[in-house]
Amino acid sequence: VDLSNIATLELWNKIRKDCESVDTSSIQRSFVNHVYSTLARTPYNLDEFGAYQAAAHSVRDQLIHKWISTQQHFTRSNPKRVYYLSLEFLMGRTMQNCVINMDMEEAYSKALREMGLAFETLYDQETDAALGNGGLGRLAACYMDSLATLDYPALGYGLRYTYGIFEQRIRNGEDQVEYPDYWLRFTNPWEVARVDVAYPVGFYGSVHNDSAGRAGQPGQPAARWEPAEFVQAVAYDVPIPGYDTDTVLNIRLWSSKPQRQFDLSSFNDGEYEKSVAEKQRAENITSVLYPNDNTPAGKELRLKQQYFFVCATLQDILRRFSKLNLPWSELPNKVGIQLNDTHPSLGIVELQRVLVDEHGLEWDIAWALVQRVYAYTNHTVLPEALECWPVSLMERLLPRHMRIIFDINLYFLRSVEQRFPGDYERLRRMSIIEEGHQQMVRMAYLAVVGSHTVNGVARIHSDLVRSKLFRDFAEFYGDDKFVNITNGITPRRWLHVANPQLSALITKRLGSNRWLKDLTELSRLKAFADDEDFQQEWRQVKRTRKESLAEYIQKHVDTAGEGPVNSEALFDVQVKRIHEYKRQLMNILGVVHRYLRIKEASAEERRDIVPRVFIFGGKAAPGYHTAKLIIKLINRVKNVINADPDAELRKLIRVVYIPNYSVTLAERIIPASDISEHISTAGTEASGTSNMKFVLNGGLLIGTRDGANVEIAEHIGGWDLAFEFGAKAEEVDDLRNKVRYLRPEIHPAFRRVVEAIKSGQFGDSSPFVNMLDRLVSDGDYYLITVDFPSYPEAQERVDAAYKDQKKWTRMSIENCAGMGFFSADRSVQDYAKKIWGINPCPPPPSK
Ligand code: NBG
Repeated sequence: VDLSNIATLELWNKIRKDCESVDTSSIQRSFVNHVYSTLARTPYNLDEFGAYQAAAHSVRDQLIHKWISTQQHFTRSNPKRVYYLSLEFLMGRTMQNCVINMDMEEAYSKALREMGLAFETLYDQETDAALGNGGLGRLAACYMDSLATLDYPALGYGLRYTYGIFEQRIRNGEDQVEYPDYWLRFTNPWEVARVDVAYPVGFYGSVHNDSAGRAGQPGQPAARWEPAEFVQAVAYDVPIPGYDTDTVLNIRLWSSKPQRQFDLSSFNDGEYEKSVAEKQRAENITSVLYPNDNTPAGKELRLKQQYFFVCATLQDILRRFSKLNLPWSELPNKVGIQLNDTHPSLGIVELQRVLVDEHGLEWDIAWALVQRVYAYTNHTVLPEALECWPVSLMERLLPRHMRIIFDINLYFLRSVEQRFPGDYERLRRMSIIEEGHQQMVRMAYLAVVGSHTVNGVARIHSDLVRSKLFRDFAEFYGDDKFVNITNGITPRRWLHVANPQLSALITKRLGSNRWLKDLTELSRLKAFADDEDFQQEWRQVKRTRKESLAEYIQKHVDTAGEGPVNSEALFDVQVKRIHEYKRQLMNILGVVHRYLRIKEASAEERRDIVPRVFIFGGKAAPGYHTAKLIIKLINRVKNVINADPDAELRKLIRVVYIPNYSVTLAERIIPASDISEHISTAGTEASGTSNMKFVLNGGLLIGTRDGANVEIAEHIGGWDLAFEFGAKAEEVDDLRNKVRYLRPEIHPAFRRVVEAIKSGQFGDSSPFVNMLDRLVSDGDYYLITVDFPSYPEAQERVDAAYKDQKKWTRMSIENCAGMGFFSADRSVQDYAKKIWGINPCPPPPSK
């Protein structure tokens, strides 16, 4: 564009200003324009989905203007930036969050109302962007919201999977079946394809010593890697608006495409089909999200995804750095990279490779830079969840990287040996390469060695990371390398958007909505915990939300004619990925226990029982047999209890399995919960984040002293305000040994439950026999038999508390009031200060 003429430039600026206007008539013009020219439709054939699409495009236009301004501002101010690398971003829906963050909800609502449309009803037309499995992916999404809200110069990087987390359906009323989630079917208005931003990524091939012998350590010359296969990484940008700020950040998602267009020679050689197949192989790399939570997939394609991701991302980051024309020594002053778990930890090796092989830096100099750039977040201490890759696979797919890993390991072990001469046992324990019948690369150790800081995600978890998981490393590097950053959640989505009724009530009572940007403001609610009027309004909100969930269940969940759930009953919720360590099994055994007790109770005794609805939801990894079995058992128990011939009993206990748990369903379920279950074996749940969401919405917790439960209890004012039970983390090792070798007496209540299932009371028990027998022999690794007696007892305390509604409401208000600490805003500020060394870069005040 020829902008040399000042008048031309002014014209551009004036028109752009017009485009950014959000008055009623501008919104209407933009909406109509999208109806006609983007969708080629008219008001005569516009259905709700079409209206959503047009509205989404109109909102997107606004978003993109602010986003461009933010990116220009960052480029001009040139601060140190942080790059958040995550193989998962569990975003959920965008439109409502977007208009709320940009304060345009009312404007859109009014503009569309005049045109005969209810804007708020269009939200339901949007499909979730579900590029994640569970807490880890949702955490990344919450952090992006907070980083934008606080104006941090940050950028998220991820993969644009064609298929997100599978859709779960329940077959025959009991079994999970998986359906592909083709979320891009009708195009995605919330992304911008950047065909101009594309990088080559190589795989396989061979390594040649660099004949010039330049760079590298003596004896460790740089090398040339000649990949045998190339694909292209193309960028898709997803703008992330902050709340109450003009800052709009970016998540850059890579999509894999074939490298070149068809070459005609293979066509002429009659190898057309082969050539098409090859192109398809390229697109395969980002076609599907691996549906594993807390379990590595171990597939070659997964390793390809990981390398594809870091290779493209680093090219992009280094291109931005190189535009600054600074020496390499400045890299850590401009670039911080956060590894969300070990999934992107090949980035460490890739950066070392690029610096040494492509830019000729000496090994030690390059390595010092690498270590100052990277930081690593650990999200689990479960041994089976730690990623390891076979050396043989790594060698084939990434021959040069494998050599670099060996070298990193060699220098690392030499330095360990210097500190602990002759301690070969220690070297074996700390080696990045695990020796065994098959050599493996321990990705977590690679991440620790290549990072300046390692953090856990809740205090108890970080203590275990330092004192057990990476004990040798803490001894070697010093404790300071290992820090805690307790997870957080964004109060915008998880209270304001998900629960507008409670949000309005809180704002009314506090006299302002400042709490949305400073969640510690909630502590002022404590003063009203006993206020009669406030209590009533508080209960009314919960009732409304329970009724709305009951309605959803009636409409969308197959209840086999069981009739509506009683929204007066206590709603008891456990929604999360199905995993043995999360102990949904213990929950359902507790439900059976309660059922058996109610069955034998007299009419008199029954009058005293608090009616409960047990709500379950969550996906099992398709290959995780035991988790699928647990889903089956939950549904079996549900089907029998809900069909019990005793109508009086059915009023007291009801079980619901809500299929296809998702971010959007969470927004419905969480505000409706009275009590939620966070009952993992102590020391196994790194943090948990839904626990924070439930409490923020005035639900109480029943839980173990695990993960963030511990800190939540502290912040709300102690375990008197939640329901605690079970073994403590310090006791777990000992208890495991006892269970395994000494087989302590099994509690009769537990025996009775197991016998009831085995007797066929819930249908053919043969699928469950093994799983149940293991619990009472030597296979109770997650200590269900040990914690079981205290679990129903804790549930009795829940019932007792619920009977006193005044007391319950006071607890509920006090719980919410204590949640200030768990804002993701606090978490990202902690990261910024303790790990990244970055500052906010707020946009200049708009004229
Ligand atoms: C999960 C933990 C959760 C934690 C989230 C986010 C993995 C590997 N870990 O407890 O199980 O809340 O990470 O930190 O998915």
